[in-house]
Amino acid sequence: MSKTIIISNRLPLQISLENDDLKVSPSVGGLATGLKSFHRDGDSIWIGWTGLTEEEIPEHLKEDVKEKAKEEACISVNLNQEELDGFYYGFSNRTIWPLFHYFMEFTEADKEHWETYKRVNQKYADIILEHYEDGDHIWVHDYQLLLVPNMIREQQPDAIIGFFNHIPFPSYEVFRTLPWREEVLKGMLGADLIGFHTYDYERHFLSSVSRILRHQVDFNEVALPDRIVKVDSFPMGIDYNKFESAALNHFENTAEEQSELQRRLDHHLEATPDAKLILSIDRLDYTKGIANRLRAFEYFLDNSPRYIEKIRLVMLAVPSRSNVPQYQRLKREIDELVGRINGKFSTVSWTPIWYFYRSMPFENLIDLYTSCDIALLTPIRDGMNLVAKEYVATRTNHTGVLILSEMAGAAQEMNEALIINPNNFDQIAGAIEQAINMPEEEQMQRMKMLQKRLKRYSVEKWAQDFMKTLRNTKANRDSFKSI
Ligand code: GDG
Repeated sequence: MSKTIIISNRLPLQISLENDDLKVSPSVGGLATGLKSFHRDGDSIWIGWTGLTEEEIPEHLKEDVKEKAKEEACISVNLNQEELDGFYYGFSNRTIWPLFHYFMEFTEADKEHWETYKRVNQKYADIILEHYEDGDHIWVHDYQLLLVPNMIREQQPDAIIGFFNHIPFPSYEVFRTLPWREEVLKGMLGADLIGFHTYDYERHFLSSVSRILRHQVDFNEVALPDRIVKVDSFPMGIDYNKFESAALNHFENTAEEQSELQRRLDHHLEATPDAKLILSIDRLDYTKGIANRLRAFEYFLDNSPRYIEKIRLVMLAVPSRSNVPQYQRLKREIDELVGRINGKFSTVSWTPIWYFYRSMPFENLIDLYTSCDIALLTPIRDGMNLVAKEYVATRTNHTGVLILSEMAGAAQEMNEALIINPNNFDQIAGAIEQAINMPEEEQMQRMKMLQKRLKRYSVEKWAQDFMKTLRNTKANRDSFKSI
């Protein structure tokens, strides 16, 4: 029986070392949270890195790492520190990530990083090929593995290969600045089906293919000499039921079952019943617009001092890529901004920002989603933004307001949110004021529409749609050959 082989840089589980023992925890991040349920419910294996470098794993635990991964139908890819530095911290996160998010000033073009990126992509491809059997479906994920589809195609010309890009694809004018633009496009075109979150990313990709490689593009198909590659948009959903039922269970908790965080949130609500909580959750990343959000919040308080002691920003920033200099600088900037704003506006009984720099367990995430009246998500660029969708899914009483940047892919399907331009502080301040004062009836109307749509297009549906299109693409290829 054929299986699906999922490949991503990281596995959905993370293995760490604690007192000479291995600890397994779930990975944080959009791709892992999104695809986990598809992997759990289907006949698939998942290939990726565990989070521990070869140097970090003691010799006597090497086999155990493999075993731990295997228990979850995962196969671990071994990466050493040098590979990780060049491939992940280097080319992936200092070249592709900033370029694809339009941060050209952060984009490096380091030939050594590129060489390591190629080498590590080949390593992933080789492991896939080891586990590949005729009829399997291969689904490659994200910007760290752009070359893998063609590396597989070279060895297995008949393989059925899908590729999904979780981040934006930039416009041709930006993409063309990459020194290795041809190789990257050729790598991706090894797939039969290439998926993006939005139609815009799809168009940008096709325009780069036609202008850089001069391939013929008909609507959403690229004609290669020997096959057709289909390109389409599949806006990723969330595991809606999981978030909805977690929120419903959360409300059933007895006082003893509540978390310390929830007790603190409740205490805040009891002490100031007419005050509002505004939530922001992201990985600490310059694309997420966290510094801008803080400045816009300060601007709001400066211009609307009547809301002092009436609102609070609860901000969770999850540590991410802290080896990359831009992320270290951003961390300092955010620390300073939070300190400055809290110093400027705090009163004896109130601080405007509660700032958490850590990763929280899922239950605490639900505490935050269900307790906050407003979610303020202002990325400068974001492929999709699953946090926006998760917030909506947990609002089981249908209240709450989502303020969302138009630069997030999610904005294209979430019209009922208050959509803002993350660089326009007047607009953000206006949206905060509108959200604070929005009548409950209007909140519920908007929330119900959003929920209906998200429920219908869950992550399971998204994965099924992608796989179905991939199977059809393959069937078309076979009939194309037999003509
Ligand atoms: C990339 C793209 C695209 C966050 N903090 C904690 C935690 N999370 C979970 C959230 C959510 C996920 O991480 C974040 O997903 P996003 O989509 O918001 O962002 P990225 O990580 O940048 O994801 C993005 C996504 O891929 C999917 O294609 O939407 O545009 O950049 O699921 O719940 N989970 C836990 N603790 C935390 O502290 N447990």
